[in-house]
Amino acid sequence: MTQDLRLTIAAELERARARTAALTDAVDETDLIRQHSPLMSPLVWDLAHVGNQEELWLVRDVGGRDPVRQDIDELYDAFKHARKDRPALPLLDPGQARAYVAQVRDKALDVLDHARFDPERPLLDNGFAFGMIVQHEQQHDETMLATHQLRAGEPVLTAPAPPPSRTPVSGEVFVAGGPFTMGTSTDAWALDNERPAHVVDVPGFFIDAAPITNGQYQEFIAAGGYDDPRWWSDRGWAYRVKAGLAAPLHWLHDGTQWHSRQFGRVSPINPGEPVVHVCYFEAEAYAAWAGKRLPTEAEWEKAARFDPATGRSRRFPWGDESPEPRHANLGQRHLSPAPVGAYPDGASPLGVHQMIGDVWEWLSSDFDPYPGFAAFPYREYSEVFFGGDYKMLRGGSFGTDAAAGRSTFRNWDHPIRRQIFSGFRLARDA
Ligand code: AVJ
Ligand code: FE
Repeated sequence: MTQDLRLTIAAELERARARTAALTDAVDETDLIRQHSPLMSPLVWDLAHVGNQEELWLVRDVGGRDPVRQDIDELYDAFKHARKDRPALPLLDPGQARAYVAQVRDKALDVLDHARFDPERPLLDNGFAFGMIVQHEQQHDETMLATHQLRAGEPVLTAPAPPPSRTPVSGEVFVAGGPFTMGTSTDAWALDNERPAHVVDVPGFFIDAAPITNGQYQEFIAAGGYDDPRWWSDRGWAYRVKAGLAAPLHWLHDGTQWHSRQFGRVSPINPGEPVVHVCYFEAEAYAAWAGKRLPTEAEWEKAARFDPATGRSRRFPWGDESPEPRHANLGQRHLSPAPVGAYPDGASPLGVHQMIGDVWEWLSSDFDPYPGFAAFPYREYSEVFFGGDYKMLRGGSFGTDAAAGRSTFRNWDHPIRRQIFSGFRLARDA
């Protein structure tokens, strides 16, 4: 068992690193150190930050080894420097950053070789700290993918188109009122904010069987949705005016039709794909225009994982087995969301489609702890964000790896953010 876990961890670390390498080897040195948007770090910062977190947790904490580069901890501490200020820091250059992460990885693998997954040590139980570091790197890989999407210039990333729609999916699903188990106490690599499992009684509601598509969103634009303050909250309207919002980020109108720019390629929008790159305020306005609302986080999770036949909450909509390509559009296998209906094998027991993968879904809930929450292993992962100006996002996107694509995984961001791979679906009271 221990040897299986060691092999699993080594493979997951390797998989994350191959993705990091692909994202950073795709561009030249100038592009690695450049700031592509004030919202994002230079790619070379993400690269060394991933190595620094691995050094802090695996080499120093778990392994009890001497520091590799204690002198750079401060540079790569996300709380010390805002993203917009990072290009001006005396960062490791691309060659130094690559050498640093490789040196840390050698040591981390040596720590792994000697690790005993002692259940008495929470950091080591089931290899938690290793799983946390895998997820950390994969989360930064998604962030780097968003940086690539903001980057100007010739396309450098390629991937096959997502699968076509295989089944018609439309309308709403009714979810009967009653209790379900939210969060988890048993998923070994679940992060602190997903814990503990607890029962939530959710009143009956309707939820869309699929995310809102580009075609549906285009109707909102055509109906003048961006120009009518009736549909917007006060804060949303103020932001809509200040930022001049008129369409999702990366959309362009050529005088005839809407196009979008995806990783440097411009093409007509696909009306069947979930809309992506909208902020919370846009999702909220669309919902008001459509006479509905965004789901709460509990509603979303119940629709994704509750099995009425057994009363259990599944790990994923399709069951407890890890995602396979037929279940969901995860892991940057494709560079866009897949059309609605592309993943019938990934539907939940209640018949809700594409909850996992494609686009992160904005929810009406704020980021708060579950009852019984305990910060682990550090307050800065979740706790310092509770009660802040954040809205929840669930389900992961085409750029989210399966390591962070489970139905208990919680993501959050400021309601104005839309450089992330964010979309939404709607709900209403029963
Ligand atoms: C959970 C995606 C909001 O990117 O800020 C990365 C993840 N935490 N390094 C983020 C994270 C520390 C986090 N999100
Ligand atoms: Fe980080």
